[in-house]
Amino acid sequence: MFRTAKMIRKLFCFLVALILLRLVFLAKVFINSKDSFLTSTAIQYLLANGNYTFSWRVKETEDRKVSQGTTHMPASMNKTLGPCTDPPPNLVGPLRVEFNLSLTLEEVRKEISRPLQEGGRYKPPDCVAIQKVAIIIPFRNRHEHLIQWLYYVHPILMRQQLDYGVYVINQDGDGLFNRAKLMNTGYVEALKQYDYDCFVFSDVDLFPLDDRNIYKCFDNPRHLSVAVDKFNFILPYGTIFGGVSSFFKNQFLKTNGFSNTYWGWGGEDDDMYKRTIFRGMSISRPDSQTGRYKMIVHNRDLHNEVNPENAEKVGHAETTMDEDGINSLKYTVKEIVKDALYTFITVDIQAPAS
Ligand code: UDH
Ligand code: MN
Repeated sequence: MFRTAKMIRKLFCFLVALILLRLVFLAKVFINSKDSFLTSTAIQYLLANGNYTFSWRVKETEDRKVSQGTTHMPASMNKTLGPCTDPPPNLVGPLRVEFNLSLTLEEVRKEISRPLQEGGRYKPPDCVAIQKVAIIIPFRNRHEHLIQWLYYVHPILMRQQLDYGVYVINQDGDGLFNRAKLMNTGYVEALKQYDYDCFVFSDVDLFPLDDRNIYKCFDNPRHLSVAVDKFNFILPYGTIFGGVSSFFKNQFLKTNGFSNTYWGWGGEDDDMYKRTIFRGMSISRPDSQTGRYKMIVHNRDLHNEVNPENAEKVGHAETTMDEDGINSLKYTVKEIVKDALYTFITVDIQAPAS
């Protein structure tokens, strides 16, 4: 009798253990099926939203379930940044610029490129920049100047807390050089890359000697290089507009950009001065301390000789500006290379032989 009761108890315990094991198994299956539900909705979300990385998407989907539809960004993008202060807090004022012409591009990349995104793009990490600025450099065969420019000017632009990109517009071939047409081309190409609202046009051989000279746009088109060492730190004439200038997008469109027809050296900046005035704007400038610049000493380049026809053309700026500019610009892009420090765009601008 006793033995039978003991056996029944053992059998009962065995059955209970079996049932418990089964329950544990079922619970696991249930939890796993919930996980795979999350994963499959995450994959659908992934397919519908091509821009995020997979791990972010999975997390976002989970977050959305618990937070009932509020949009959650990944933690790294979630912090809301305040606007950058104006003026920027880390400017140092007057700068010493001593060229080290033995510097290589590789050395500059190593030293400067860490905070940059590919193509020479930068955004301040801890605030929202006041302007999105495309820096446009008209270029041909001045690599040794470009290395210096990247080395000195990138750190200044970073301290100025701009959301910026550097676009080097390289004229293809050895026809007559056309600085203004390259700058128009840079305007159009930079806008294809990012929604810039301000455009700074800079010669490759000009170096600001004061970082309070902010590479941004103002109420009127701005002439930034007002006191260049080559001209004994004074304006050589009152209406000069060459070197470094800046335009908001709408200011640039008001002038129809630059003329495309100034081949060889001279006149294109004076033409732009006239366009600016004819469209009811004036030229803004920094004071002569803030606007100090150093130019690398250089000779006139081949295929960019002074063109005497250019001076005469300036006299017709008012009558030609509506048909000659951004609205008549024709060029073909031969190549776009995104270096760590800049975007290099080689263009055929249909230059006449020199
Ligand atoms: N540029 C090039 N390659 C060229 C020509 C011009 O990259 O072959 C670009 C470059 O950005 C340069 C800018 O166009 O800084 C303006 O050209 P520039 O530097 O020749 O103009 P600048 O006003 O002319 O400096 C001064 C000529 C110096 C001759 C002095 C003779 N006494
Ligand atoms: Mn020069």
